[in-house]
Amino acid sequence: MDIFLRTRGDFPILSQEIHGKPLIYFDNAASSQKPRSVVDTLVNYYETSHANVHRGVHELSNRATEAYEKARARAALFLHAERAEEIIFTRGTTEGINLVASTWGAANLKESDVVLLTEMEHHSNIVPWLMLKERLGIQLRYIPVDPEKGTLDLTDLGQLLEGVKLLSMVHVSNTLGTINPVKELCTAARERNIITLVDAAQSAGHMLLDVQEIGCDFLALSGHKMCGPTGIGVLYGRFALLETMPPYQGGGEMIETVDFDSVVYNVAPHKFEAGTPNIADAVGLAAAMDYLDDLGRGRIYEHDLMLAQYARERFGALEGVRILGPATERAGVLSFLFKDLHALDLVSFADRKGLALRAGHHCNQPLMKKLGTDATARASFYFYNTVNEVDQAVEIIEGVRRKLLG
Ligand code: 7TS
Repeated sequence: MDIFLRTRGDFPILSQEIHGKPLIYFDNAASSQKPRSVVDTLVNYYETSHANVHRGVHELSNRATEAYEKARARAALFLHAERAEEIIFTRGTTEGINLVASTWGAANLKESDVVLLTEMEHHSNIVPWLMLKERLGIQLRYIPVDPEKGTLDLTDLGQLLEGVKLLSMVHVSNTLGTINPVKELCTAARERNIITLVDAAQSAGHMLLDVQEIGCDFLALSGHKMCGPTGIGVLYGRFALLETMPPYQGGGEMIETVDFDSVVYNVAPHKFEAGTPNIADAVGLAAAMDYLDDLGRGRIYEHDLMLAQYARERFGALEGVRILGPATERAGVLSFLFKDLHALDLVSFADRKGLALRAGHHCNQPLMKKLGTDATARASFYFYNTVNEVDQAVEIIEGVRRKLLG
């Protein structure tokens, strides 16, 4: 039996019926499901080891601190960071990017400085920079997307990089499934002393990531998209850079000493983690990383790719369909559209048949404009999805199309 089919037993949520039909869960780009080992880890943590971290001198506090700091070391290993101190726990990718904007950005950017993004960014990698634009008068520049190919147009990269202070870019597009050449882009940026941030929300749980090989200064990910709990994520930051940055929020944990009119901040990463952290979910995220590495991230990627290519072929054969994104070198995210059939209608009717797709702008409104639409239907796969599910999804989609368009 296919190893990935075997993993289904680890996800009880997948074996239920929705509206009386077997669930086909193709909404993994929004959030993945959680294996039992992650849920068990959370329960076990709360039942045996919970107390507040650091400062404690009693046994439970020591256990919680050890589990939390072990999770940090696990995340460093997962990303091949040089040291655990380069790992900051956040709420997710959104908070990671906001942290960089409001600490590094606010300290290092001034009026007219240029931040370079791409046209395929999620809103979470546009809005924090627009907010800095409002506050500081910085300029935003975008690497264009070729709307036909669904890839970045790098023809004028040299010119685009001119005078740029920060390049912040998505690794895998959550609408197009495009895998961007982040290593090459970071190399080009580094040659010009440009700081780099990689949004790894869609790649972290789906392929091997090595921050040292990519050569980025920052990388942000969300636990809930990679089998981990909601409300936890990681911001990787190169340690030398973290040391130079002002803190994020003020409060407990992030200080060394406080007086009535002065404060000495803690060292990184603690200076970026004010208040009681999300201990349990950090521990749960470490369990998710173990689970993914037991499966093998290289194999997960191969499986995603196989399903995406198969789905691209099968969906592509349907009448009046437009498939977005590249044909090859892609991830397991597939956006599609039908002439005269709105994505929201298609996805609502598909839901009645147990098929969970997503419809909308996927927090990519500027990209949608570029693609000439306001919404797409999107299927996004993970290792527990099967070819058989893709076949069933094609039947469901074709049924809805016939019903609504005749
Ligand atoms: N960046 C990318 C590329 C994303 O796909 C998402 C979430 C985020 C950032 C934000 O992640 P968060 O965990 O902080 O919310 N993407 C989606 C999606 O495609 N559908 O729902 C959420």
